[in-house]
Amino acid sequence: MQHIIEASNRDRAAAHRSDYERLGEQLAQHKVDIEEVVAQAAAFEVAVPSWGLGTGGTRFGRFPGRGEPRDVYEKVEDAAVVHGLTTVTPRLSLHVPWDEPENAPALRAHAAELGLGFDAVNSNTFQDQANQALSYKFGALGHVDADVRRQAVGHILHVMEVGKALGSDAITIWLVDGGNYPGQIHLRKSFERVRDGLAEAYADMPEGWTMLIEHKPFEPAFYATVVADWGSSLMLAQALGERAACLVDLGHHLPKTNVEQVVARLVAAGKLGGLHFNDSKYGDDDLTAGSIKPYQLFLVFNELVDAVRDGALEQPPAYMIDQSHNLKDPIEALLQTVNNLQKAFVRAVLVRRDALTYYQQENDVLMAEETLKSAFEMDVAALVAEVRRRRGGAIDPIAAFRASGYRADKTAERAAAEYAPPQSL
Ligand code: RM4
Ligand code: MN
Ligand code: MN
Repeated sequence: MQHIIEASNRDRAAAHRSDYERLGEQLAQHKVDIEEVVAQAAAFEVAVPSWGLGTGGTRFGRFPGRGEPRDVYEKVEDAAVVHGLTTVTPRLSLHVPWDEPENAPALRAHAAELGLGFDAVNSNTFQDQANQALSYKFGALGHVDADVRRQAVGHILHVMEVGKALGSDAITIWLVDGGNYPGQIHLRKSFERVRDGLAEAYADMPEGWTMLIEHKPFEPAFYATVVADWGSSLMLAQALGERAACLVDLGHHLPKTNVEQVVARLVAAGKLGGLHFNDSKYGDDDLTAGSIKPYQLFLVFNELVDAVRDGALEQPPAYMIDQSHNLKDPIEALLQTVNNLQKAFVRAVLVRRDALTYYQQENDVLMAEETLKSAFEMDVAALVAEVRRRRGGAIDPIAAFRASGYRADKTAERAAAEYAPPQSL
């Protein structure tokens, strides 16, 4: 891939340089040094989800793409391509058991060879797995039966073991416990059971790890989800202790929710641990981040950049992509996503915070809004491309990926009948 990137960058070098210089001049007029922004932008990294590398689907069907990865080893290979082109996705977030490796140390070594590590691991108590003794049909950690609850805690502990062997240092827990009809679950007691189950898992969490609790208002529970909102998530994180925090998935909010304000509240509570990036029009649509509501994405980053700058956040939360690529080539979708995320982040860095504070103090509503809007409307594509170029990535990752013929090569290779997964390493 490296020589393709170099060739692709050579073709674009002149046009890119003039775009970058023009942007530099524009920023200089506002007394902003483009080099400083490049340095800040280079700090942005985001994890890729193992499930985002294959073609996703809906409950009505799935239309597999060509040359999809057949197992987690091939997912790692594809993730390395995304990282090679973008230079800012050095970690993979693994779903267990969807992508559970038979031999975690071998997978870790395989990933390390390709320059990748592992981000938060994700547990799954929302499906019954083959050979599972008890069913999660009526819940897992919140189930009325203590044996089911014990099995669910056992699964979470197992996922942590896998993560430990992979070198992860966090677990993301999304629970589907809930009910479809009034009366089905005891609203208060089901929450207490979930809290107690999480506390058991938390007590055995490896040293230095963080437990990220992800809320979602509905689906698959259609009447009452136990961890439905950021309030429930915060109560859990506070009950568990210092190493538990909330994870905000941008798709897990009721329509019209002010998501950036949710982010601000969790920062204020000292409990914002992570973000799942995606975009949506109606529900948990898992579309490309920035494709539907780019202004919201920018406003979320605005809160995060602001919180890091004034010390409300000691460090940025864990950034992860959580998308389902049903129609786009998953690698291309990820390249597009990362670029959208970086642009939103850089625009947030460009917000003139002193001016914003001044206009807020003066109750100058219009100018305060304009201060945000003008940063949002900046064309920062060349800056983000320059970050990539300097780190050895592609000025135009999608063009370089298409020029590489990677998908066509993999389509041939992965269609081969005889396949020995490298698990036996
Ligand atoms: C859920 C949630 C989780 C993700 C699964 C696949 O809606 O967003 O984070 O792991 O989907
Ligand atoms: Mn999520
Ligand atoms: Mn989701």
